[in-house]
Amino acid sequence: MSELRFPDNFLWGAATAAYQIEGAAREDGRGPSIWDTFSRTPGKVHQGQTGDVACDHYHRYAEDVALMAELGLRAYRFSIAWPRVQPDGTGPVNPRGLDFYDRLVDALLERGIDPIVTLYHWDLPQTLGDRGGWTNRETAEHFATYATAAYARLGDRVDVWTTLNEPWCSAYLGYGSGVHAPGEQDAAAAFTAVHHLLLGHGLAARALRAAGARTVGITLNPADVRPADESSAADAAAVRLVDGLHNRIFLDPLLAGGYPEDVLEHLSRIVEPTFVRDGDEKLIAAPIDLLGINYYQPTYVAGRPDGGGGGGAYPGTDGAVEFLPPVGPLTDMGWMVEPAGLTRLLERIATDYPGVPLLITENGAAYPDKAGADSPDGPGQVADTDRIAYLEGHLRAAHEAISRGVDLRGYLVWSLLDNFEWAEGYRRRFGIVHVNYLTQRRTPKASARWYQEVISRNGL
Ligand code: IFM
Repeated sequence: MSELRFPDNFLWGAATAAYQIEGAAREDGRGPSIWDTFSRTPGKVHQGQTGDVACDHYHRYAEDVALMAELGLRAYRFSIAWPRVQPDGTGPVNPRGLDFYDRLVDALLERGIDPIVTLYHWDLPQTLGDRGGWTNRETAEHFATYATAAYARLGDRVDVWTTLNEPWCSAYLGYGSGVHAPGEQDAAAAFTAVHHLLLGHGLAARALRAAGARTVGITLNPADVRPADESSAADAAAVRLVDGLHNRIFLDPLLAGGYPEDVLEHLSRIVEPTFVRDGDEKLIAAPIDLLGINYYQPTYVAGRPDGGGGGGAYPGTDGAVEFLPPVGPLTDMGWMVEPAGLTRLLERIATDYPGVPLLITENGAAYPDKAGADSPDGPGQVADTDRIAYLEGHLRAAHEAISRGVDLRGYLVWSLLDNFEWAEGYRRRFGIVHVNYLTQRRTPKASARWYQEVISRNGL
């Protein structure tokens, strides 16, 4: 295949999230989060695993930053645990919690790695969860207060601030299907949470700007929704419905001034949207500087009156939509591999919502890698050629989008380390660096060395 070069200053990096890697769940004043509670609830997470220790990154961050530097990363996206900063979600700031991020940011800057902060990657303080979590409007207000506290401590050294990671998951998986914390199964609650998450983004973005933040954004996991049959009108209608519930319900208020009429009409059949108050949409639509895109696989749908729909994750699609099973070869998550979906998605967003620079804030794949003595590739070796193929395909797809005019600023691989994959626990390995959870030994996989080479050549 031909050689591809990325634009100068293309930001190469990796991403993680607090609950998935930090561990130290009870240290230095951290309060409990809804994921501590959820992971302790029998049957919710594979083998009852929790983030109590995870990758012990809280204590091993210096080693991890050294590894990032060795790989040549220019940027590192991490999330701040709200329960470390405000153990109860409101009230006094816990300086010891912020001390950790202070040390992490300094270590990154010393190595010339740009920190990219995510303020919320799903670990809501339990106290706020007890008061209704994201179904309670007050949570959005508290989120802005927490964002202000984090910025006050780190804003002198962190340029890029993103508010939420994948509010689709927080709302629909947390309150609709219940496979994520807090584990509710209530369509009305899911739609209410969508709005309060967006409101939280708007309030936090406004607060960050007022405090002087230069680059403010949000990360979504928009879906590349495709029809089973390109020529079917029923399938096109199914695409429109699913696209509305997954994509436009977030993208339109953020980037086009307000909720789409068809989506409001759909959700009104489930809940009266009285939670949308005067002024909310204007606040949510305030300009952002960056839109983070997380992409893993496309979504294929067909319009069918007997379709089972997407369950709680797509409220109101039963009896209208069939979600097609993914076509192999699949990753260890059971996800399909279709890099062209990334090109389509980036182009679509750039066309429909022009003017916002895009950053791939997550892309990667889980495969059942083994390291150490039981490695089939030899002691200490992880020859993850399937992951390299996945990453290479998606980088080519990202490059294609750039060549078609998309303003794509960078690529952050998910993930730096194997980590706690939410309801799947530790059995799904997304890292380019293998983690032995017994010894906490880190072993760069072949994909890490391959990525190092890509970064040094600024291409492939
Ligand atoms: O691990 C998650 C991450 O927390 C959010 N985006 C998708 C990843 C893989 O499932």
